[in-house]
Amino acid sequence: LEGHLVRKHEWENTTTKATNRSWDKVYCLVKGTQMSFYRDAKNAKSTPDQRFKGEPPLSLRGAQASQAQDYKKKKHVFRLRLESGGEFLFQAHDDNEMNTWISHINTQ
Ligand code: I3P
Repeated sequence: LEGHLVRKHEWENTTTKATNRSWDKVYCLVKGTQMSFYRDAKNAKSTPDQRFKGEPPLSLRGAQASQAQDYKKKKHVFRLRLESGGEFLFQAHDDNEMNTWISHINTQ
């Protein structure tokens, strides 16, 4: 699964808040148990090793995605909890797209 999402890094791990908590528009690509981020679709296709801000891919092993019911500032937002304790918020275009991401991530 791949597509544009707007991302906010909330937690580095269970105890440390992310230093950069601003929202970034990213192109997301889930391949197997890895989730990678790119500037755009073209980038993801042509240079898959050159990720957004040089970030390594996230491992979706033991990760869980669910709608961020407690986050009221934006709509269609889901939360990704990593096994490491890291947490991200992602805003999709609509609820349908959000649910597609949630179920896809949760079945990896
Ligand atoms: C962050 C930015 C985010 C905001 C976050 C700020 O500042 O305004 O939009 O999250 O709030 O730290 P900056 O762009 O200067 O990094 P929300 O949109 O969720 O409010 P936070 O520190 O409460 O996470």
